[in-house]
This record gives sequence, C-alpha cells and structure tokens, in this order.
Amino acid sequence: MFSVSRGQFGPEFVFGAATASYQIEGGQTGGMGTSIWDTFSRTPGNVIGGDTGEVACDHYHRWPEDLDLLRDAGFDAYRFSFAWPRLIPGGTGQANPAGVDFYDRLIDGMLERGIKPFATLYHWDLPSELQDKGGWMNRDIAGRFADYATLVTEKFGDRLHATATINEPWCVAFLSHFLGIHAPGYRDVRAAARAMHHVLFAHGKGIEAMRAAGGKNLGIVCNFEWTEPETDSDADRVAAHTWDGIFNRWFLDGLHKGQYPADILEGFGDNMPRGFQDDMKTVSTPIDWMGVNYYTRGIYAHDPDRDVFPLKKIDGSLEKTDIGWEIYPEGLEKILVRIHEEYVGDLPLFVTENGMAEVEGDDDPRRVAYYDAHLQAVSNAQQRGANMQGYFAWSLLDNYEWAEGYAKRFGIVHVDFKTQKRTPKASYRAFQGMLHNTR
Ligand code: IFM
Repeated sequence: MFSVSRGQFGPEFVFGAATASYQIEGGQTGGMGTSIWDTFSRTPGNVIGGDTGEVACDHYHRWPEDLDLLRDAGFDAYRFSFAWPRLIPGGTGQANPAGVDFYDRLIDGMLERGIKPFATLYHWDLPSELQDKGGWMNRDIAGRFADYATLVTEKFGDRLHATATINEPWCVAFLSHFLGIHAPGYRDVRAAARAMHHVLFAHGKGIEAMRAAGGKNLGIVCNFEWTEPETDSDADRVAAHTWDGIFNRWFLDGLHKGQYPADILEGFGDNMPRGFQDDMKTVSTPIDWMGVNYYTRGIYAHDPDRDVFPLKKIDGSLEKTDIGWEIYPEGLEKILVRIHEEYVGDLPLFVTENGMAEVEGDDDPRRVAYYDAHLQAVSNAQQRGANMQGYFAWSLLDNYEWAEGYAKRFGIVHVDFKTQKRTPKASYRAFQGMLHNTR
C-alpha cells in the first residue's frame, strides 16, 4: 500500500505507466525494417547474455492483455512509443500499411478502455538505413525526423492525447556516442558533439512539423539526474557542475533558453557542427509540456587523467536498486522545483518515467516503497509551485533493459519470458489500491 493518495495530486492529475517499442513489442514482421538495436544487440559483447528485442514481451500480439492490465490497475494513461522502422521501414518514404494497422489497433484499444494515449516518436530504435547515412551525427536526420513526425500526426494525431518527440536525448546522444554503452556504440567526442545538437534540432523540427500538421499537446521527454560533488573541493565542484552541464543543463538551456551552456560547448570545442547557433531558435521552439524521467542521483569527482570532461563517477553510499542506482527521492523533488523555478515557470510538467530495477519476483516491497517516496516527492514539488500534471511508472512490464538484456526487471507486472505469462506484482496492486480509492 502507498501512503500517498490519489486525491492529494488534484482531480486532473494523470496517472499512467510507460513502455517503449523495442523493449516490449517483438513482432518483427509485416514488412518492419531493422533498427540500430537489432544489429547492436546481435554484436557480441554489447548486451549482457547476448539478449535481443526480437521477441521481448511479444506485445505485438499480446497488446489487448497488456491494455487490460493498465485499465484494471486504474491508470488514466499509457505512455508508449512508435517504432520508426515499423512505420517507415527504411526511415524515409512511404508508410508501411501493416505498421500503421498495428498502431491503429493499439490506439483504438486504449481509447476503448478509457486510457489516454501518450505517444513518443523516438525511443531509440533508429532505422538502420538512417544509421548508414550517419544517424544522429548527420544533420539531415532532422528533416527525416520531421517527415516521420508529420506522418504520425496525419495517421494518428487526432487520437493522441499528447505526443513527445524524443525520449531521453542525453541517452540518444551522449550515452550512445561518447560513452558507447547504447547503440550505435560510438566512443568519440566529435560524434557526441554532433549528436548532442542534432537530436535537439530534430526535436525542434519535429515539433514544428507536427504543429503544421495539426498536432496538439506536444512536448519532449528528458532524463535528469541530481548531481553532487564528492567533496567540497573546487575541482570536485567543477566536475559535478560539468556533469550537470552534460546531463541536465545542455537540454534545459537548449530547449528553454535557446543556448547551450558555455562550459560544455568549450569541452566539445570545434567538434560542434558548424553554424549550430543558427538552429537554436528551432531547438527552443515553444512546447506545450515537458516530460521528466528521474531514477537516481550522481556523485562526481575531478579526474586529472581525462582530457575532455575530466571527471569520474563516484559510488554513492545510499541503498541501491538491482541495477546499482542509489535510491534518492529527494532528488526528484529538487529537480522538479529547479526546472519550474529556473526554466519553465508554469509549463505543465509530467514525470514520464520513474521506477526501479528489482530482483525477480512478484513480491516487491522495496519497489512499493520506492514509488511511494517518489510520488511524495512529486506532491512536494507540486506544493512548491511546480505545475505537475501527471506521473508515469516505469515500467508496466518487465522488459528488455537495453545493454542489460532481460536480467534487470523494472516492471510492476512480472513477465515470464519463456511462457510470456504476465503476473501483477505487489507494486501493481499498490497502484491499483491508490487509483481505485478516490480519497
Ligand atoms: O528502460 C529505460 C528506458 O528505456 C528509458 N529510461 C530509463 C529506463 C530504465 O533504464
């Protein structure tokens, strides 16, 4: 049971659960194209256990059961993502009819159950043919993304409650092009600098394209981390500030102030795409809401052995989740209040992902406590003036956790990957209890 109550968030507040296409769909059929995650995951050494998303949760076939789970829990909304290669197999050109049919059925299925569709256009499954042309390193991606955004708006926009362009642009750009942990697995400062800009430029072009096509309620979903220095030394403070710049300020400043932080631009140096300044008006094109994904805090120290961005992550001392992330609900309140006070004022904010990896099992009391504490943090931020409009649990189902494969489980519903049987966990019951109780 949660100690928080539905009523304390206000009558309009939206509760939902989130997933992403590659992590749950499987069903690589019906003319679907391949994505960077298909090839990255099949390359030995990239993913624990060599796991791929080929079958995942088989949501492609089992979606009615999954939507029933959302409805029965009492969720108001479902945050899902479109697979670009399912809708446009090569990334450009005509729509794939079987792909359009699938999302037609899925969206209509939500509406029939009284669930609001919150869509994301891009949750990391880039069509392979676009990667062949340089992917996020190539400025042309912005135009291709805008075309895709237009197609989605024309086919589904009238039935979508809200649409986000990109999920977690930091992961798309830095994690995948500087740290090399996610597809396409680059470890290259020039690749990263380009991707860091092009992902936000594509976001802006996507918003413009959707608006022109009549799309409504448009936003972006960023992940944020509360960042602290290991010690009070000047060097550690600079290190933490730099990480805050790479992870948080780059996206907040770019989207809401139309400029990138000077310290991070200095780190990227002349690797930034020439003339990027001319794109900043597009990057900061007004949005209707902002999504905040939050999981943990990060502690950073100076690292003299590194040339570009001389910092390193320090292992924190707080209780950790099964993926090794510290549990720090205070960070969510602080991030939300910071975004409200320093960046967006009254712009509607949603927590679009929050949750924890826990060892396998249906009884997950630590996850119940995690959700309860983070929901309280959202409520506190609301009391402190942030215009909080909703909260989405990550995730509805145990699913494909990217480079961690199927070993790390974030679901409030257990999935037996051999039989595909779904079993609600205690955390699902906790949401159900709160959502059915209108006090
Ligand atoms: O599983 C991911 C999701 O795809 C994006 N946000 C973080 C989650 C947990 O790592």
